[in-house]
Amino acid sequence: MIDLRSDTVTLPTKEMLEAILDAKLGDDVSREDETVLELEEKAAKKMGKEAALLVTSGTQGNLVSVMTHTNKGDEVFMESESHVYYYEVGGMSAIAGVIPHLIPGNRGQIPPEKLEEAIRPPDIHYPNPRLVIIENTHNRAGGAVIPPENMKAISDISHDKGLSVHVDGARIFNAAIALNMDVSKLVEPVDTIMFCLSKGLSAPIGSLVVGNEEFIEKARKNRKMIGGGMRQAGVIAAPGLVALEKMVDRLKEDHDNAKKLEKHLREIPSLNVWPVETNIVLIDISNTGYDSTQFLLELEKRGIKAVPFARHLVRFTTHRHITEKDVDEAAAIIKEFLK
Ligand code: TLP
Repeated sequence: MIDLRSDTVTLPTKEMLEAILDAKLGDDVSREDETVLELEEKAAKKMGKEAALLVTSGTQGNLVSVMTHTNKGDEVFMESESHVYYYEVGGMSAIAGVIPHLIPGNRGQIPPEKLEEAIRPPDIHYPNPRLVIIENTHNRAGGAVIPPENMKAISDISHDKGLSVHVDGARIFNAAIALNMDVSKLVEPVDTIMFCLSKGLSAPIGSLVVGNEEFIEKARKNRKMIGGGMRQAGVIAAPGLVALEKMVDRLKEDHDNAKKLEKHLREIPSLNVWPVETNIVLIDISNTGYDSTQFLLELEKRGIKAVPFARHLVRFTTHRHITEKDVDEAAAIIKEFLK
């Protein structure tokens, strides 16, 4: 099987598993797990912020961040197809009690003038506007990179109006690599970031929330409230440290393979291939006569796994277990199937 469903399928490396055996452990709820403390410190430093908090998943990291930035009934702005709205089980409303305000974007970018328009002046009738969420890279926009200019413009407007800015940076390192830019520079204008260790970086579990000391202290309590206080969490942090130190630079290979897949698929006339910027390739299959479910069933019969993104939209994601040869082979199979 050529498994192009997600970079979440990546397995831990041998070095990560070995790191677990040697990790210094303790009770992290009491801040006694040295490995967790080390990971949190390194994560904060890497992002150029004061502090960090290890959480179980990207979904938990975004939820804890929203809970920490907001009060119940607050209004939170985000791009219409953002993961936090689309795929996080409505947690921000069900648990944090906020109301999402969706702004249609251009390849995942919130147009600054649209945000300016959307944030209304105080009025007895309106919810309190409190937070803006940027997603970088933007998953449903096809792994699109949100450039530093947009991050800055959105942050400036938000801060001017008294709102905070959170980045769903599940794949922030993919963005930094694609931009050939230091990640701390990219996130400089924003207040908080969630990033994942368990996607392209190949760690088995874990994400981090990064921000200033005061925010992280409050977030730690919110994480506890939703059951995310962990004990010997060094078993998660140890492979996480390897992910952070050793797995970032290799993301470029995933991007190169995705670009190669894009090039091959563009040769198939019935496919409409979205521009590829990182490790995600979206194809519009409207002209093939199949819908995504049928198309993916046919692909699976032929040894390829991918995921549906809409009725006629399919996503392929490259990652550490996908080689250049796999990409050539997958494209040849799809070409043959659609002939
Ligand atoms: N995304 C997963 C699925 O949920 C769709 C994937 O395969 O891409 N933010 C972004 C931008 C994400 O893409 C994801 C995961 C998350 C947050 C949530 O992370 P987890 O899965 O760790 O809760």
